[in-house]
Amino acid sequence: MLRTSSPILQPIREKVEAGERLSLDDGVLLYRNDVPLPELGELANLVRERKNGNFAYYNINTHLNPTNICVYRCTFCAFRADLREAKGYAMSDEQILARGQEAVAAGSTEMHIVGGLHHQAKYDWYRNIISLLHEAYPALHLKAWTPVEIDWFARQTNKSIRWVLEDMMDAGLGSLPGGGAEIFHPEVRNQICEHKADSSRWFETHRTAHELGLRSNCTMLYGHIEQPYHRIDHLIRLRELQDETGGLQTFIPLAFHPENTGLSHIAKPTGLMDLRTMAISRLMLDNVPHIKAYWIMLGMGTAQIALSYGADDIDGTVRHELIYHDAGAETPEILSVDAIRRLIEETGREPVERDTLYRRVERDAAGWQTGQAITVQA
Ligand code: V47
Repeated sequence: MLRTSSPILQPIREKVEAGERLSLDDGVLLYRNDVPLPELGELANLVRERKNGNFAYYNINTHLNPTNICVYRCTFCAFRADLREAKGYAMSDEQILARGQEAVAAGSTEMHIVGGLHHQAKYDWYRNIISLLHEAYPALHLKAWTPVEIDWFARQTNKSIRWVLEDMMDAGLGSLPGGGAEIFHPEVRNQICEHKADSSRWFETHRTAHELGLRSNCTMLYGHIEQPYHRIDHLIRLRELQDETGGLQTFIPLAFHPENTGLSHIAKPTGLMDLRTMAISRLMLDNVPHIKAYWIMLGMGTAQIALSYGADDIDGTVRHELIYHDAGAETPEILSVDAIRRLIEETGREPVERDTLYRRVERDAAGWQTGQAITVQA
């Protein structure tokens, strides 16, 4: 039982305490400014601790964005480049292998791979990135490609999403990251990324991945032109997929960074909006085990507070992040393991190093091994 009580929250508090599911109307109400944020946080924290106790997870990971050249022009993206633009790049095999070597030397268990849809690169160029890295560094988990890329590969090869996923799994794909989700509702999606894979392709990709035994993450890009209704609709669509497949591991709310984008006139969401969205996500997504406070995007202070507003994961040490830094993120480009553990310990939580699939990572002088799955409530 919680100590505080505000009349506007009372019916929702009763549902959360009884473990009942929140409705679309409940979710929209939680975005009202007169719903006190500390109380909302307290409710989200109740669910967070039911599911994950006092643990706060992190991993040691490295990013690889093989190219920023992209056929699409999403209005929120500062990372993309045109084919002949000076800032455009596409990495060579040697550069990709060097990134793998750097990742392994730094103790990374995961490489997060996403990038642009290069006008001239064929499907085999993308497949080769996975097979090169997997053959050279088989212990490195390759979390790669959003449904936007998978959809592009399917169209390039004239094959199905299932075929592309199976072929990528043969090459060494380990799981799917959560990107490309933005806002599913067409009223918003058609304005910010009209041409790329729509919500039905996004869901078909994740559903098929789960059927094939892959796990995946999911995200929501908030703080641009969308309204609370669109956010809650987005969360409910994800919750319905999870009811069907159970394959989603982590939800990551992504705060819009406007600098150098086509929406640069929009102000970045405030810290209070970040915390409210974190808490509401935890409450609406009652069937997703983890909520991630991506420190690169939130800043370290907000990420720390978010660990008491529903989040149980802080992402990783992260090397070579470009998407947020191109859009004005002022966070460092990397955190040491000591720094990330300190950030967590300061909040009173227990830091747990996990691999991509939420198994404990055990380290000794010889290297690292995957330990037991971390038990969480379903
Ligand atoms: O899909 C792009 C977003 C996503 C901007 O799976 C922007 O563990 C804010 O999905 N401002 C890619 N957001 C990042 C992503 C992610 C990040 C961390 C962990 C995981 C995971 C996945 O970044 C894109 C888009 O929604 N994005 N530009 C911007 N200017």
